[in-house]
Amino acid sequence: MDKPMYFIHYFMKHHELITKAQEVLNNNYQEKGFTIPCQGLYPFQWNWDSGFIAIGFAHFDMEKAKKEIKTLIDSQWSNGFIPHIIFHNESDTYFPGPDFHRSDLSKLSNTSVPTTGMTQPHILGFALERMYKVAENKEDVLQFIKENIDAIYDFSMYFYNHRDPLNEGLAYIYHNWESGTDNSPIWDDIWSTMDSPSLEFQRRDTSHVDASQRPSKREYDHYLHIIEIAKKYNYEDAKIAEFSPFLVQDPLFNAVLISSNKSLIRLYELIGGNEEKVTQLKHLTAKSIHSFNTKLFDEALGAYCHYDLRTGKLLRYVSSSSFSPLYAGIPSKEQAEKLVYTMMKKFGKDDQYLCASFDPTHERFNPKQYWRGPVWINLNWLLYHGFKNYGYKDIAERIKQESIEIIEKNGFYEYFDARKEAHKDNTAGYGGNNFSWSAALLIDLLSE
Ligand code: 2M8
Repeated sequence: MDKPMYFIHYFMKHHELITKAQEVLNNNYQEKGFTIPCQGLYPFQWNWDSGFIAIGFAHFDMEKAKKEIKTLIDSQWSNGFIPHIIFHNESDTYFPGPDFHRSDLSKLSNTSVPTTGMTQPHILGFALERMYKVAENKEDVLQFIKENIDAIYDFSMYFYNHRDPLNEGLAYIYHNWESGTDNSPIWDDIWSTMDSPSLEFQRRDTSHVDASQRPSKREYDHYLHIIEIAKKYNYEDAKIAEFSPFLVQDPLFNAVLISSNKSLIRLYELIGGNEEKVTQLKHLTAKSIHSFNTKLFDEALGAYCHYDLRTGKLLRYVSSSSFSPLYAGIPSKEQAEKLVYTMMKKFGKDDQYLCASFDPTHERFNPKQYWRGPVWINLNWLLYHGFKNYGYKDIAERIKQESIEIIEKNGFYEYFDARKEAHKDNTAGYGGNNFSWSAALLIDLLSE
């Protein structure tokens, strides 16, 4: 094909893909002004999904993008906490639902809508900034930002005030569902220290997707047991920090918090005023970055790791989360070089798509099972920007092109096999189909 023909073909192909992605988002959008991650499997509003979804909508329907953010922050608790799932509606296709989570046990919870008592990675700061960046009507979005930025600032402050017992500028998570990387092999070490009771419950996820790709019954025992402990203390942070068997400083979770803080600083500076908040954000962000680099970087592995506050040790595994600090501008140049080396050596072979969610050279890697190996588009999006911002243009471009390719081949799945050979028949997309953040972030990637 000659060059002009090639570009026309490329444009047409992507035009179709964008139209399909928009359809996915519109079909998952709900009357109450939020978007479900996908039909059946995830019938409510999820915290970090909403941030990514708003970025996608911002390209073609800013009103929906704004509503997405607004319905999420309207669920905020009185201490600034924004929960992980917002149960705007009833549904019997998901377990555990509002009756299990019982947010009403906390005196700080939002009385207008039931939620969970845990949170998820704080991506709202940079989602808001991205919305502004892609907006055609900047004034309109700036007005929205002015009205809502303080709620997002309070969410950042929640972590420093209530999730940082050692006063290091690093927030802990008390549940694997807070990490977003639910059944990562990293947590296996923690499960082996726990003696959770074997509970009786009716899972719903395994009736929507292949059970072998989802967490096991034993893993769910642990997940539910930690929630029971938190409920026993009415979701009081100080008690959770004392008694939860799961207490981890997660590099992805802290990287996006730092990145959201940086976005808030830039947005406040754009709005003007708010000097105290800007000073506070700058101070805390600098402190976070310092602790992050001294505590979470493992020189021998050449990667950032999770820190287990219960044992006082690093959980020495490499996952896609290990590279996410690039997105937040955390690593020094030397650390970034080491990350590139580790990533290309373990994750970047020619027969693999970037970026597997867990170390493909490790015995715990599983290419089909949820967060134990498959490629996820939201992590790829963070890594694409991270590598690009550090000047690693080729790696960034590879991540972007491979993200587009696996969606083109398989559809808008929740996660994808990292092994290229598994994509021969275009059946290497797993989990939920017509998955919102895969669609939303594809739209954003193609706009670059
Ligand atoms: C997955 O997590 C939920 C629990 O939060 C589940 O498996 O039931 C994760 O991939 C999480 O990161 C994501 O936000 C959620 C909805 O897409 O699904």
